[in-house]
Amino acid sequence: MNMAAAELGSHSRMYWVGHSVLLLLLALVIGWDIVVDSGEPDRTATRLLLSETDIAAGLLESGVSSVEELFAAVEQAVGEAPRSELEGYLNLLVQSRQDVVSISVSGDFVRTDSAPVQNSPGATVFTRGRSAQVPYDISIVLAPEFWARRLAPVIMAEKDTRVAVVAANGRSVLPAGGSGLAFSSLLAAAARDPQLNGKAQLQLFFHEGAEYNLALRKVIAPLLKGGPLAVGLFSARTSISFGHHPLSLVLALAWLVVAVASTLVLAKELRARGSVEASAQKMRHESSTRENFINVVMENASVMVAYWDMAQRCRYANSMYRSWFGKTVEQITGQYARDILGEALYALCGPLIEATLRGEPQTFEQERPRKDGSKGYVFSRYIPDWEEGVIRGFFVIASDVTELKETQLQLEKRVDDLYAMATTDALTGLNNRRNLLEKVQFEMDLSQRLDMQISFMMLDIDHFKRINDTFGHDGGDAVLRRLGLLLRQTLRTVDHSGRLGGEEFGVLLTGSGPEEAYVVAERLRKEVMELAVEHGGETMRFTISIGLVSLASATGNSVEVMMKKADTALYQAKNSGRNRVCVAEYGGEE
Ligand code: GH3
Ligand code: MG
Ligand code: MG
Repeated sequence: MNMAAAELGSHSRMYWVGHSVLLLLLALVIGWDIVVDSGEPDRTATRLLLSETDIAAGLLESGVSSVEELFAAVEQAVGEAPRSELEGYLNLLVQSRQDVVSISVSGDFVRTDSAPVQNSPGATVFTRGRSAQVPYDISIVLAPEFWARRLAPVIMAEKDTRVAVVAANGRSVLPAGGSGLAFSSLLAAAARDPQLNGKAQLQLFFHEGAEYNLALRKVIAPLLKGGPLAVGLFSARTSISFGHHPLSLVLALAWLVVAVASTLVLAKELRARGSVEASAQKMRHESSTRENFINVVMENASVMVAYWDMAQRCRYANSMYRSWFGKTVEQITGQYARDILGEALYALCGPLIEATLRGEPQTFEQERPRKDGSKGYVFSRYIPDWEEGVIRGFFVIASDVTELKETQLQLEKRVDDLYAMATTDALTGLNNRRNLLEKVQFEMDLSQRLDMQISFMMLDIDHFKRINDTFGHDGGDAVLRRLGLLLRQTLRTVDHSGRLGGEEFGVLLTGSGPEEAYVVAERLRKEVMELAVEHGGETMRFTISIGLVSLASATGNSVEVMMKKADTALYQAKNSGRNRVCVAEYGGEE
């Protein structure tokens, strides 16, 4: 593309340079011609002019002789024909000769005409005066065009020649051809010319110093006595006038100035064009460098990048994106999202795409199958492509976060495990002491706000030391586990149980007053009595003592105080024979 542009540029440059050179050459040739020709009238043109003048003179003479013949014919007819026939004969003569308007014979007056006389009679009437030979006056009125018709075709054939035919009074009779006014002034000059001397003459004029060097050919035709007709023509030949035209040099210089100026402007234009071309090339280079940069970055980036148009057809997908779907550039470019994602995935992504194309960017994490069937996680952003307020499509920037996700899931599990470890007693699966006390604290706060009662029991296995001693530590553990199971099974989900330490347990009964709590405690005690724990082929039985405390909501007691009260009640239960429930004093602080 760059090559073609450069070629185009050099073509037009060559064209303009050629144009300038031609313009300058032409100006030089014209200038040279002017210098060489200055002061030299064109000889060829002058010769041509003179020869035309001769032709014109010849024609005039033949015209004059034809008029003479006419007069002779009329004289003869007047002399010979009877008067009665004369008019008919003359009438025939008028009709047969187009240039004759009328013929009249005075004496025994005869007059004939074929058309009204157009011009003033004085200008056009040819009169043969009385002479010795002719006893009549004969007037032959010739049409004013008589001479013009003879001369004009010859002279008009010459391109730059103007013809003027004027009557003796100076009036033009050939309006199409010329300028009567200008000619009349020339006639006046001719009349003053001593050479002419009022005779039939042919004169060539060079008007020195005039705007045009006019070649004047003039015929004044007093060919007949009192001759009424003058025929003249003049020529303005450019070929003659060039040599003397004072403006020609100025025009040629102006041409030269224009040629030089045009060349300078052109040179400047070419320089400017060259710099524009250079900067365009620089821009092209920069843009291709940038394109290349982006391409390298995109193809090697560890994120998936794609661009989809409004019709949800893929316009770009980088290598990560393609490899996720296992497609080549050709296989993915121009394809619809529905086909690339597959129905199941498109069902999830379609609404997000539509929202993006409405101008709402999307950020989401998604579990996705890969082409090879393995499962992965992607973190995706759909970004609308705004252009002048209109959305053209959207960008997808997505990361494969599978490893991150798996680590996250492992960590979450670990956190869950740690939480369980931190809050659960490993042996019994009950809340550990700290967790139980936290829950007790929470429930106490809640019961105060809601004005509810709560009760707390402290349980201790009786003579647990003996169980350990008799069945071993494992036996003791089995008993502890069984009691934990019993607590989990028997108590309501709203209640909380936990191992306070050793063979000592705590149970919080939410919303229970002393009576209800006592019933629960008694039921527990009895169920424990019923338990038979199998261990190492032997059956272990045991009992528990319970210290019970119930609090009214408004008392504002702390966990410590409540625990202490329960402990005291438990102590009483142990002291009073074990396997029993003792109730601490109800209510307020001690
Ligand atoms: P009393 O009826 O007065 O409660 O007598 P007792 O023997 O149950 O009480 P004592 O506090 O003297 O003994 C508790 C014993 O519990 C001591 C300890 O070795 C044992 N013990 C504490 N924790 C565990 C445990 O996790 N597993 C087992 N097997 N024994 C434990
Ligand atoms: Mg004990
Ligand atoms: Mg104990």
